[in-house]
Amino acid sequence: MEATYSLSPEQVAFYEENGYLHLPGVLSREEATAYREEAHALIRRLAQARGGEDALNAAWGSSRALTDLPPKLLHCHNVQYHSAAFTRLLCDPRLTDRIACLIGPNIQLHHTKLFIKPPEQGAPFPLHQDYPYFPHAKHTMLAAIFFFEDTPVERGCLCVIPGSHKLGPLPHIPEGGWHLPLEQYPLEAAVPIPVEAGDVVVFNYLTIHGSGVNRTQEARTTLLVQMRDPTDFPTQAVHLSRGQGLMLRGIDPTADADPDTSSRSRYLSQLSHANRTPE
Ligand SMILES: O=C(O)CCC(=O)C(=O)O
Repeated sequence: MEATYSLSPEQVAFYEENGYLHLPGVLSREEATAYREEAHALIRRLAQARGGEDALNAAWGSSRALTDLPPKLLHCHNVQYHSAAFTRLLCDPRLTDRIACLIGPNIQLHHTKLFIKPPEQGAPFPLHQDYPYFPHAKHTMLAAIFFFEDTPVERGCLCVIPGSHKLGPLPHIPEGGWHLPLEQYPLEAAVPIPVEAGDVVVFNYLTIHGSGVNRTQEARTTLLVQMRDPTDFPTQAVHLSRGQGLMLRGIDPTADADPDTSSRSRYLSQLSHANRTPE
């Protein structure tokens, strides 16, 4: 498959060594502003349909330990079912060609998450790996976060512990959102990644990450796209959601798309392969 965009060998080596990569200017500033408006309009529609913004608050219980104000995090899963603009963004080769340099030519969607951290009380994320939420066999799973505004430290930028993906899966505390022990893993231990509108930050699901409170007067608006190599199967039937298994680039060589590409069917299919006795 022809690629229009790519990563340099240095960028690929950086990702492999550090477990994350900052990609400046994937979208233009104008595009980022348009996606920001699309995101806020979606959240307004959802709030109206569900009786107010409180119904959309996805702040983790554990985030209360990191802020004095009641934490607020407006959220929508799988935005591609709400707006075609987001569907187009998921398959945009400016994203997918670059991700292909990290996990191979075939890229499959796991889920998407829109977050708005509102001004002043936008909730932090305590440090965690994403692995406990949706463990997979080959650890190709990675997230790409699109940032739709300039996001310096004080707007709650993403923070990571470089190289932590090499530690493998770590024990997490499930209560209040799966997170690492707060005393052992304070947010200050992580490196902040300040970004500009239109930038993307990519990180492996084993990379320890989190983010701070939005203390500014402007919202912080992001779209997180979680992706995997389609030959990387889930090891538990968890975090199932509509839309899982959609191909964003290339093909699914396992031809597992019928009748159901959800993680549950992929999990069951992996078990049946593992239990099959050799002929
Ligand atoms: O948006 C952020 O700051 C981090 C999101 C995150 O860590 C997550 O959804 O697992």
